[in-house]
Amino acid sequence: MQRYSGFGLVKHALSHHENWQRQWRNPTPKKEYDVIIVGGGGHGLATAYYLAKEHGITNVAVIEKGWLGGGNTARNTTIVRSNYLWDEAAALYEHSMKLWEGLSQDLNYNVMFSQRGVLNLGHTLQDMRDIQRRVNANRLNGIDSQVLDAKGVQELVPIMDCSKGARYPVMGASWQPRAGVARHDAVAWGFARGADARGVDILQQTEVTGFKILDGRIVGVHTNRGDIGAKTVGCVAAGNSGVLAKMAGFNLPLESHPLQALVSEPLKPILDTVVMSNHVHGYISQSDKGDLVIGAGIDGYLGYGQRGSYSTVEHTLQAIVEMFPIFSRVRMNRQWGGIVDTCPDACPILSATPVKGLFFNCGWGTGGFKATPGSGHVFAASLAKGEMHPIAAPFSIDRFHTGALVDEHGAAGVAH
Ligand code: FAD
Ligand code: PYC
Repeated sequence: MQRYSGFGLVKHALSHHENWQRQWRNPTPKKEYDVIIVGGGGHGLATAYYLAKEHGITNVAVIEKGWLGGGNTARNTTIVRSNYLWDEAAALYEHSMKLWEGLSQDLNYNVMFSQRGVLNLGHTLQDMRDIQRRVNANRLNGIDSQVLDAKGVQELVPIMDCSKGARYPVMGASWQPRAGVARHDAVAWGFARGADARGVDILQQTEVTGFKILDGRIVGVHTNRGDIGAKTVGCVAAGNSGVLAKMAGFNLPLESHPLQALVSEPLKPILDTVVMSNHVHGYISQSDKGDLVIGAGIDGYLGYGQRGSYSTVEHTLQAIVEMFPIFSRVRMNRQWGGIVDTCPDACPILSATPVKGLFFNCGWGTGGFKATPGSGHVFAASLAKGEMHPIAAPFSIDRFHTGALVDEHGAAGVAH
């Protein structure tokens, strides 16, 4: 892998971006792989990276119908935190948080992980009771988490309206100092480059159109570039997971919804933490470029279009302006949507399936970016061993039969 010196960076900055090396190859698909990963988002690429790095399994292809990160990975608002209520979810997201903390070094690629802290606001007595309960649970699990009162919130974010006159006055918040943001496309590129360097084939513009199943066992996939054999297949296709499960002959309890985000014109640095409010339904941070990065809830209807409705944008911006009147005249630059795969208990599915050798990693809904390294890490271990890693095991599809749901609706940053 190439490392650039300071001189190298200056040279490339002045070179009109000519003669840059490719970060990964563009190989011709082999006839067969040991493992195929369907989906070249962050989770799929991380899975391939850890398969190669930690398990020495390098005869691997990542099959992506579009371009790397073109799904939810490079459409999300990059919030990373691990303050989930239940032990099972806390273990999964905190495992991820620990990997985030060393990720740029591990990948030798700057994913711009910035631990600027995340506030989850409370606006009612019940919000504050829920916050207290979740913070207690976090602390019992060794996760940094604090309850702040309104004064504490105002000290952290002086530009927010914390007055009693607000429609839903801020009563306090949970505060996770180690939480923050990361650069989403760099995460996809860093994992892709690391996987490719270890021999993984990354096949873009290649769509999986069906599965080859023999005597109840996976033996390969059909694609628009021909059939490819595989001993193990991991589907990591977010909003398209339900469609893939159907192709394999079973159903998953998922709904695919649009989720939107928008960014403003760039401003001078003014907001140095992440503020989320489920109650007034909006969240905001400021990117390193200066744009305000804003989002809210899912659009209520089901759909596979990577765009959302105007009414959701309007509602979101009302909430933001209510919390931050100072932003009322800021202009919005861009708006887009992704397709999020929501599960009934607001937790992911990391699971074997009725087809031997076929595994699914999906159902991350509105909150899977933060889990990217952790999800890839435990999913790779599960594919390598043929059985689910202990951190992944509680997220099996069996829970929808046994009733052992892990209800994280309260901790989901965005209601769904
Ligand atoms: P994706 O990145 O969607 O990758 C799946 C890939 O599979 C896609 O590239 C797709 O093209 C490919 N694929 C699908 N079908 C096929 C096929 N048949 N053949 C080949 N390839 C296929 N999470 C957070 O933690 N924090 C946030 O702040 C946050 N904000 C969000 C804001 C928005 C607007 C959105 C949309 C999501 C947000 N999320 C957030 C959720 C997060 O983005 C996702 O949970 C996460 O990125 C999922 O990653 P993934 O790799 O599983 O999926
Ligand atoms: O899960 O923290 C989250 C989140 C924030 C914005 C979208 N999801």
